[in-house]
Amino acid sequence: MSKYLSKNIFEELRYKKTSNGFSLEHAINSGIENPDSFIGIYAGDEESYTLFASLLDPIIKQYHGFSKDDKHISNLKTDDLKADDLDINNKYIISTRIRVARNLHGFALGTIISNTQRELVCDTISKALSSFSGELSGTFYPIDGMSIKNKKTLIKDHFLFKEGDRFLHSAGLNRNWPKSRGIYHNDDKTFLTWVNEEDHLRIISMQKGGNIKDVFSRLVLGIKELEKHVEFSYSDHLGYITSCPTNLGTALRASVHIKLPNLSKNMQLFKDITTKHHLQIRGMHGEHSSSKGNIYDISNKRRLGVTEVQCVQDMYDGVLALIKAEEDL
Ligand code: ADP
Ligand code: CIR
Repeated sequence: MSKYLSKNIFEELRYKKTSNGFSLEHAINSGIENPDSFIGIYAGDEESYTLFASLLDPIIKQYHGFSKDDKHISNLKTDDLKADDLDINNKYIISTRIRVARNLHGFALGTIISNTQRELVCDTISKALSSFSGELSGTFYPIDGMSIKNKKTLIKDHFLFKEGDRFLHSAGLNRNWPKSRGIYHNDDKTFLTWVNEEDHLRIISMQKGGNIKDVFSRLVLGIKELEKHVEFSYSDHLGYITSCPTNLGTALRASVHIKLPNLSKNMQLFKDITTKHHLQIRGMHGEHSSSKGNIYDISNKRRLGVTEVQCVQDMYDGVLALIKAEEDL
């Protein structure tokens, strides 16, 4: 954000507001209050991406390699994914997770949504989820009223979002916390949905080990089921509309938690492989956390201008290359 917010762009955008009242000040506050931000800018609605395009387009271009004339294409056909179990002997991969972000059409994004509208989003989603059956059948747990112990365990075990994230806080996403926030999951905690965190929804499929195809198939099942009940915000140009521009397009992050003791002593090689395969390295407790015990969160970096299948394929191909390099070392 600081790289592209020139004085001229600032002058052009400073008094603009979307029809939901989202301003430049809203958009850049997180980056201003957190200079260690990775990109430091958020949106308040679909209109933000056109009204503030002179600032957002170059950021989107740098992150996703996607230009303003490009078109986003979706592909959720699980059969198109060329992937076996990544780690049949369970030597490197601890778990696999794929999530997509979604927002409901017709509502402002979490950065500026009103308390009443946030409550309506929560009610709409929890009602839709309550009709799920079979493997996806589960329970919705509101954060408000959840015991501290339960919350801590869910966060420690990587199922629930952390509380009080300073980047989200500055973006307006923690307003009226913890009201209308919650988590839905099945008994095995292999299918989960976060409600009203950074986006209205985060739909998540995860399990132990490296069977990416199983994880992807379950996620697609969940997405299709939800689509029977609600309409998601989608644009032909930017794909699924999200609060953070890094999530636009597929809004998909496919990750493994993986142990790479040798590669972690050869960070240059590690980074060369991840860059080549469009991967991002995170710590084991998610974004902005550091790695512990040589365990890393490795995920696809690009999400826009590539299909869902390609995002998962990026992760699969890159992790395969990392495992090969680890074995060679
Ligand atoms: P998001 O993926 O939703 O953008 P984070 O990076 O904060 O956000 O991750 C959310 C949570 O999911 C964190 O607790 C993180 O450790 C957990 N997580 C991510 N990938 C995996 C994985 N492959 N296995 C288990 N937990 C994971
Ligand atoms: C930041 O700028 O660091 C936060 N607002 C989060 C950015 C999203 N991160 C990512 O890598 N996809």
